[in-house]
Amino acid sequence: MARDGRDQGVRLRDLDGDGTAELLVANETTQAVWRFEDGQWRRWLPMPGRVRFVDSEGRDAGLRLRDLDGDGRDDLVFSDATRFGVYLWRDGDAETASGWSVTALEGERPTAGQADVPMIVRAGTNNGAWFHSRHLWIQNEDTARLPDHVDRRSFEALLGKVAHMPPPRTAATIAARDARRSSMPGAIGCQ
Ligand SMILES: [Ca+2]
Ligand SMILES: [Ca+2]
Repeated sequence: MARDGRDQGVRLRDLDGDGTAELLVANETTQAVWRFEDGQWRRWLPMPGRVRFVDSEGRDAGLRLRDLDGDGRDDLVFSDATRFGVYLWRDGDAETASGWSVTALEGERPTAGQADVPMIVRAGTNNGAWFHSRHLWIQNEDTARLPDHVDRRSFEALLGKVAHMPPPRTAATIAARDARRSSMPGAIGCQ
């Protein structure tokens, strides 16, 4: 995951909810997902939009994994000083997985007032970005003049043209939804 103390842009995450983590690599040279099958790692999916966890120096490049549309699967939010993209996961099985096949928002700066994703990183460091209450929040010296001194985008805004399209319901997404409900405090069967 790190070499000589430098982050290589490798992450482990269970993307399809089968209980086994996949291996995500997103750096200057490689953007892809590997899946552990039959005792070995096999290349499974590409990652869209030239997204990166780290830049060539191993610094934060502005990629975040968040479930924006509530289907229980992590979507990609990427944003740096020059470009941005929001890509939604769509389920499948090991053979037909489509990965982050839906582009909700994508562009380059300047955006001339069009929908964008605020800069998550600037020059390799976090630009004061965090997620909370279904919003992306940005707070730094540039946002001091804004109301409440923060910039923000709702998940609906980040979902762009697909904001009002519910994700397709598959057996996997229904199971994920039921699992989320049963783990919520106060759910039936929970103490
Ligand atoms: Ca998995
Ligand atoms: Ca999702």
